[in-house]
Amino acid sequence: MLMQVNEIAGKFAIQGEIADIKPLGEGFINDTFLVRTVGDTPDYILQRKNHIVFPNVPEMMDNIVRVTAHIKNKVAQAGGDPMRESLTVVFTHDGLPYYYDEPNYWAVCVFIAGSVTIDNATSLDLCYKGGQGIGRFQKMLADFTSPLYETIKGFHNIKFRYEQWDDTIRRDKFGLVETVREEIKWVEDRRQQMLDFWKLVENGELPMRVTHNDTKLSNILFDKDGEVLCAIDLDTCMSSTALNDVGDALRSYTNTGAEDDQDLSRVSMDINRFRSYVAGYLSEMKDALNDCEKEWLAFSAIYITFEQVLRFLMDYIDGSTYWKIQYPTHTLVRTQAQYKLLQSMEEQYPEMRRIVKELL
Ligand code: GN1
Ligand code: MG
Repeated sequence: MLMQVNEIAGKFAIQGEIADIKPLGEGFINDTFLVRTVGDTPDYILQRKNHIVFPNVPEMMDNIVRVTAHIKNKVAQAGGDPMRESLTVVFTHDGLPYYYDEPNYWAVCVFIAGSVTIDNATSLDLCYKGGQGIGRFQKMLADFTSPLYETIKGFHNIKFRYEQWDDTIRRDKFGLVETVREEIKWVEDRRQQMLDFWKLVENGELPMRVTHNDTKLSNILFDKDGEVLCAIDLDTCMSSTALNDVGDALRSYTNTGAEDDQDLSRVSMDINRFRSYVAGYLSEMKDALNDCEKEWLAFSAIYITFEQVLRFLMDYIDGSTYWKIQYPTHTLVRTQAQYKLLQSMEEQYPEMRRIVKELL
């Protein structure tokens, strides 16, 4: 593998001489490597993009190039450092933002020196800063008007997800439906509620904006002092509602357990983290949101956590091909842990609404 990744990295216009290449993090979808160079030249992130999840990597990379160029301009205008407060895509020697080595697509970006990612929210301050980070991200993209490709069809569209869901249940490829009757009921019980909410998107009351769509904590880059540098993993950056970013972040920041916790007693929503995240987000976005967005802000956490329950369970029934697994029932465990979190949010929903009102 090392020979191979070395060769691939060499296709990109990176500065300096490669010292070593090592796998980085535990991405569930792409494979990520840190490419270290000798001496003072930057280090790089090399990724093998999952072309099953992302059917059109060239389009996805085109989105990322355009979005990061826009963000860099904004950062520069505000007197910031575009090399630290934005991802920087590195092109190949042929001038493309990806390298195609059949059947894989590879992409490279600059590793921001001294940056760290965090898997679990360890403080309320971190939640606040994470919220501010995504608020700023959305704000910088508010005037990005050229259309972006839809990199994953119907990504946060629950109506589309229910269509996929119905196909999965009908197909029952591996005969697993019978074994997860209780879990299936969780998804069925909420069908009407979720589809009713989706009508607000269909009729335009909840506007489309350019959003990140994968805002879990580990997709925000912090510096050593805990300050937000930028949002990373821009693979799903496209047109969506502002609420999807908030909901997905709350799903991850507020969870007192792990996304795949086998001990459900550890999983719940921490209301203080909820408050801090929302406060950070609203410190940037309060004036930009319309009344409908404000009204449904608290619900966004329930919406995306529910969607994640559906997506995990659907993948489990389909044979666990989407998220990497460490053991056969891993994605079922993920489903159950997300459901526990969802229940905790549903119980605390009145309080979540109260807090949002208070912060607005
Ligand atoms: C995936 O790419 P990554 O690991 O940040 C997924 C998200 C899920 C998340 C659950 C493109 O995120 O939607 O919420 O796993 N990304 C894609 O951990 O499907
Ligand atoms: Mg991703």
